[in-house]
Amino acid sequence: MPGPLDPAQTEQYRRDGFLCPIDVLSPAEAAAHRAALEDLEARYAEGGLPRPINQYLRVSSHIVFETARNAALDPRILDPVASILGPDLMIWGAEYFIKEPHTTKIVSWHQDLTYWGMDGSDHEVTAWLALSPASAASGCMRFVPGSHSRALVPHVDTFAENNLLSRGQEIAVEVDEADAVVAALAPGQMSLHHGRLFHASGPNVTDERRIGFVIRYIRPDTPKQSDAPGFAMLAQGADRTLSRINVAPPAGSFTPAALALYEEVLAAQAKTLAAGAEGKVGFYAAAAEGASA
Ligand SMILES: O=C(O)CCC(=O)C(=O)O
Repeated sequence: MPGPLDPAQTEQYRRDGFLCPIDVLSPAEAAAHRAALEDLEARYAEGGLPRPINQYLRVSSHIVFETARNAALDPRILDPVASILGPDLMIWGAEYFIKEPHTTKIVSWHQDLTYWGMDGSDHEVTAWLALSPASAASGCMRFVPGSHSRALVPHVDTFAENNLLSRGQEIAVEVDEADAVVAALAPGQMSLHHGRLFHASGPNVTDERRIGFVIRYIRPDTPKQSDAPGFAMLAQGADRTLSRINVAPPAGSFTPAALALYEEVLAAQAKTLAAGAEGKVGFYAAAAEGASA
């Protein structure tokens, strides 16, 4: 099981902009996380929360769902991330990227940092933890090695129906598929990728769900470019800059306090992530419309 990355792995990440596979959870632990997620989906399938359950899973799940929060605070994930970002780590976001069996949903080529209001710095790492098999057939991520060494490139918002990204955003310059590598992961393994890395994923043509739990870690001193308040949860070390509102992990799942905090975080993130968009920006449009209860 992992601890910090060794120097060769750290160097590989710096060169390629990603690293995988990294063993994190045992298959049984991955299955237990998946079972907790699917229990939640079943429990709230018909409602019962102020917003649809999918909203809470796709944006800031660590604020409301204890299993997500515990996973985002797991030292087996934090140690490798700290090898890249240093000892002070904050969770900026945590979300489930789920592709149902035989879905045509895809993720277009993009760079994560384009709309996050953080500039294009090296202060962010995404950990993508597989809770089911992530293969080429089930639509795992593809990465273009070394593309993180470029600046942020222009993106266009397509708002395409079959795109899992909130704006259907895609890179407006040519990406050569021949340059891409397939980041296959077994349940319990993770990949790490840089926020400027070109990445995408295809449809799921298998009979099983493809489930990724995705955590966005930042350093506390990550620049903040938006005027909207920023929120982040300290995962380890110290937040000496206090450039964002440092939220404590609420105890329990979907408690009144967690649901109230969720609304605050969503409203603030929506201002940043929906900035400049001409259409409705997926899960962030919900913030403008308000909760139903
Ligand atoms: O889960 C996927 O297919 C894509 C996820 C992604 O783009 C990301 O984690 O940055």
